[in-house]
Amino acid sequence: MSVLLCLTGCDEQEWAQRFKQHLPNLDIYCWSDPSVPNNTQLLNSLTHLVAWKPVDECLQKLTSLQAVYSLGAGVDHILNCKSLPNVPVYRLVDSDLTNRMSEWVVLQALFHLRQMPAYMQAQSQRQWQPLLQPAATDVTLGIMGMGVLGKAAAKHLTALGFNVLSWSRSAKQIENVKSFSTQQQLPAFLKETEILVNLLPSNKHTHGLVTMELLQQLQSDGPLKAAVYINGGRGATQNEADLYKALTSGILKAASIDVFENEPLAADSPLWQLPNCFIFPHVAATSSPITASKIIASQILSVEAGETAENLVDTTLGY
Ligand code: NDP
Ligand code: OXD
Repeated sequence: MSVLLCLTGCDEQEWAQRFKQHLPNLDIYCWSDPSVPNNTQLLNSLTHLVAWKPVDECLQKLTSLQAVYSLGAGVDHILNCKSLPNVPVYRLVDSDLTNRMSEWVVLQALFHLRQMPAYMQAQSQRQWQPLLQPAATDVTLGIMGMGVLGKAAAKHLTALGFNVLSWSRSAKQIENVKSFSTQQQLPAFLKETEILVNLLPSNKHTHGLVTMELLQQLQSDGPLKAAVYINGGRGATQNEADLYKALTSGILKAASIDVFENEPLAADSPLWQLPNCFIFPHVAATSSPITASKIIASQILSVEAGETAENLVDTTLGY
């Protein structure tokens, strides 16, 4: 019984050290170790794969795989792999990651509420220009995706006074949060929302959901004078060309975007040069090797014990 790490863009050696601490009785291998990809005998014996954007060749070669564990909360990077075998996929739920996402969402919500783009612009022109300041209690913020991350962010945002709405597949009962669900209730959710926070996973139902048609339905005459869009979920859920049109036509006052359909965002993307578009390189909530390795190791031990580990993904729903 042994574990392979295939973690594109991550320091596999650092993660391997962490996993060795929590799984002293299992052998840990790294796909980036040059002796691994061509060692057919070894690859045929590996049973657990910890993955971040795994390379297809790796999935093709693992003939005895029992389960795949995502290094992150999202699993689109695994489910979209052409050679993924029919084995259970587990995702990461980690309070450290959840807190980081709440920090990022609150930071962006306050950045736009407190009109930071306008003050940055004023400072660049040496202008002393006080603006009328709406209170958080006057502003309605709608969160799309009310899972682990959406719920945690909602708690912080309601504590700050925002009126918080949520939209998800199933209806929710959360204190101080008005819940909307299903496609039928999406227009009513959008109509009340002035700051839209996207924390949706990427799946076949959410792909390309955020279009011009959707953004046009947001509240346009609220205290902020035009809608704001914040995306910390997945880039594939938004149409980037429509986002550009919305940001240049006044449909959106501003946006903060951490995720893009193709990452890194191409150097020639027109979004880079928009003064009202604040771009982050997929850093809203990075998994910590310290906390995440412990959680994933315990998932692996559950599977080793013949049990179903926590946070099994529903591969038909795609999250
Ligand atoms: P969860 O699985 O806990 O929550 C997903 C939410 O999305 C649920 O509320 C679910 O509805 C809703 N949802 C899924 N499909 C649909 C749909 N078709 N229509 C409406 N609602 C839908 O995920 P997390 O909260 O843990 O994470 C959310 C996403 O955030 C991840 O999948 C990942 O892509 C992204 N992420 C981004 C990070 C970053 O650094 N930018 C870091 C970590 C995660 P229901 O409640 O009814 O099931
Ligand atoms: C995740 C991410 O899914 O970092 O955890 O995007």
